[in-house]
Amino acid sequence: MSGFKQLVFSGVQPTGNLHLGNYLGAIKKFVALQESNDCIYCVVDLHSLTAQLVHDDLVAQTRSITAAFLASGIDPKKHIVFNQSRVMQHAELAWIFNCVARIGWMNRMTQFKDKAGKDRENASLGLLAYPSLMAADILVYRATHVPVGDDQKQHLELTRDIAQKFNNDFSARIASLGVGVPMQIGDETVNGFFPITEPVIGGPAARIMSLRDGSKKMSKSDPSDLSRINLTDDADTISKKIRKAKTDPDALPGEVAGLEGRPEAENLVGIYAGLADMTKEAVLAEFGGRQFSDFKPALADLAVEKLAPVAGEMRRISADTAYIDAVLRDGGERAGTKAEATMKTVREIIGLLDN
Ligand code: AQP
Repeated sequence: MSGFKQLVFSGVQPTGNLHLGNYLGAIKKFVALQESNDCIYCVVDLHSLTAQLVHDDLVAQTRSITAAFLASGIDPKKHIVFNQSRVMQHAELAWIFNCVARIGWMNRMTQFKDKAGKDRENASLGLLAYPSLMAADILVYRATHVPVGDDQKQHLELTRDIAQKFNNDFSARIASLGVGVPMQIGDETVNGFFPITEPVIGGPAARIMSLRDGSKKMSKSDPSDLSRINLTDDADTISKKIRKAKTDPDALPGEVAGLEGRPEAENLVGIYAGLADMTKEAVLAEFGGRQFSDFKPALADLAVEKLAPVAGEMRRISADTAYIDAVLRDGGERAGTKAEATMKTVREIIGLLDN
């Protein structure tokens, strides 16, 4: 039971070309969820500074992610599409969450460990605090559901921990101001100001792996372009990348259990399932016993069929930067009004004078 109004929030960093992992793991879910929810989708430009402060093309990439949202079918009139830096309340709440969260929580984040590498002392403080800003992005709207890929699961758990600690630390103030909302925590019904957000993760494409190495996730920052399918790739490039994708010499198994220990095969089956809205079981029922020389062309045809319209629409929308900027401006204004309403109460709960 939760007294919070259902609201979906998610974000994508403008750190490079969007790939099939971003599309199947996140954006396709954004589109599906907008049918029956209020949704806020954000290009998280402040997050992109954590790994690289100076970007020559941050503006272009912010517009390009926005174009991908719109080309995929997100409706910016019914829902909200904007870039994070326009709504300064995200950064304000992130600061408060920096004081709620513990350094030990941040140090345990696997994405921080991966991205900081061996030279942790030299990573930006922003990279360490990244999950705190992500919690603020979500909770400044008191969003209840967050569609993401599997790699963001740990950050969402931290968002829940931050919300819970804030609700506990300020429980007396929340009660005396009468701003708590009832929600179920275990067997108890408690009043909290921030919801305990539900991740929306799952399906066959929650973690798409590199086409060159089935143990690494498909990523914008992989130096090999052959490792990923970009949303902007043309049909020939998509087919070539799938043809060259690493596989093993065996035929596809008839059942999912047979994919055990075959990460590259499992990945290609997952991609097919994600693109076709099928389960992996159904894909194997169709292709079990067939060689990759049969399966790869079928996968390439499907990928081209599904991605070409998005790429075409992205090109069309990208040419109209005035339209993209107007969408972001309008979305930023609407998001800002909602975020400020939350922050007014947060300041009151904490005791920050803003009259
Ligand atoms: N390989 C993936 N499979 C499924 N989902 C994925 N996502 C990312 N990679 C995969 C999901 O896409 C959304 C946007 O991700 P992001 O750009 O905000 O950050 P990221 O997770 O760090 O993505 P990348 O592509 O790997 O970027 P770089 O290389 O810059 O780190 C998120 O919901 C994410 O889960």
